[in-house]
Amino acid sequence: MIAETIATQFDVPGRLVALEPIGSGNVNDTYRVILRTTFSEEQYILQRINQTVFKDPAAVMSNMKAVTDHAHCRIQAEADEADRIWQLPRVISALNGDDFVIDGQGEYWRALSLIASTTNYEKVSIPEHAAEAGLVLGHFQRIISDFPIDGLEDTLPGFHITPGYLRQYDGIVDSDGAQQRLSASSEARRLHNFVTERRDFVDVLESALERGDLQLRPIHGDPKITNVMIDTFTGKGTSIVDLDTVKPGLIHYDFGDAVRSSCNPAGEETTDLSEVLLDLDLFEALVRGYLKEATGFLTEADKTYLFDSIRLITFELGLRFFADYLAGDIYFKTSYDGQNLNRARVQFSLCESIEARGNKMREILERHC
Ligand code: GN1
Ligand code: MG
Repeated sequence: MIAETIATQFDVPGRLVALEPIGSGNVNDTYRVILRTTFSEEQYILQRINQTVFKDPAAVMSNMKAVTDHAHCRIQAEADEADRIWQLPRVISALNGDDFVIDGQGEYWRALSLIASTTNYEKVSIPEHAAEAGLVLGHFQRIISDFPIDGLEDTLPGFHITPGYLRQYDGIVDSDGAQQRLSASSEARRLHNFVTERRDFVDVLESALERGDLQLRPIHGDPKITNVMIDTFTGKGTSIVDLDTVKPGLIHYDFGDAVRSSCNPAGEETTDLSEVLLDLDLFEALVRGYLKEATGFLTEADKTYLFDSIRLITFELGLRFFADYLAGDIYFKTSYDGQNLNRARVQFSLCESIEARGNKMREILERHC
């Protein structure tokens, strides 16, 4: 297996004893690698970067290196005052000194330090967990908030620009494959109508950016709950992982993404839509956790768009899943037919729940902001 020959090409001592696929990422392939020496065991994370998604893996790695170096310095500087040990993965060099290894097929592989003795979850059921998810995101955004965005490359052009996803969707819908899928499924036609009814809303954040109400800042890009590592012993959040999408963006994309993934107790993959909802207790806990870290860098204008960001990013992810279903599953990995359609149904149901609970969510935001 190719991963095994790659696994020994990084600067980690020991002989390879195990390599196992881990995680549930929709894009990259991830493995845990275990090596042993006479007196120690070393573990690290090995990943193959998906080049269908990330066209310039070297740029992904240089962003990751720059941002983690910056964040590690901040974590160290604040360590004495912190209520916990904060962690963030470190890029492990290849034996030749590069930040990645390229295999014979041109695939890019990277090694990252493992955040040990932590657990990550597919969904949230208790407010304490949602609060930690909010806090971990706020902490990460805060410690990178002074990193200059000019030093970051755009590793995924168009990422989280909802009007752009809608334009792509319109192009896909006209294709023969999409027309066949739409005529074969009344559920797909229902989702198409769902999109049509919300077209006017898709530029809410981008127009605020154009008007100058909001500014670009360094963001995580993918703070979904599976990327939040919880200390197995203390129950506290200790790290955010999956730093591929760190790039200039709106912090609202992150906030919206954290809420949509942490406040729906059914998770992203449920097939029972009746379980999907925006849980207000989880939401309030997440907001409180987030604001503990974020209050210092949020402007009044930032606060105005927090609710819209939740509705928008939930809608956007549903649109991305649905477009991928109609395009024949070319972006998100699937393990069964129709999985991307189902994922879209879940996000659109969640979007409806957010719309129905909008007043209560706004009240919660106003009470805490
Ligand atoms: C993808 O691969 P993963 O699971 O980290 C996607 C995110 C989505 C997420 C939904 C680069 O992330 O934007 O929110 O799936 N990442 C990319 O589960 O498109
Ligand atoms: Mg990701």
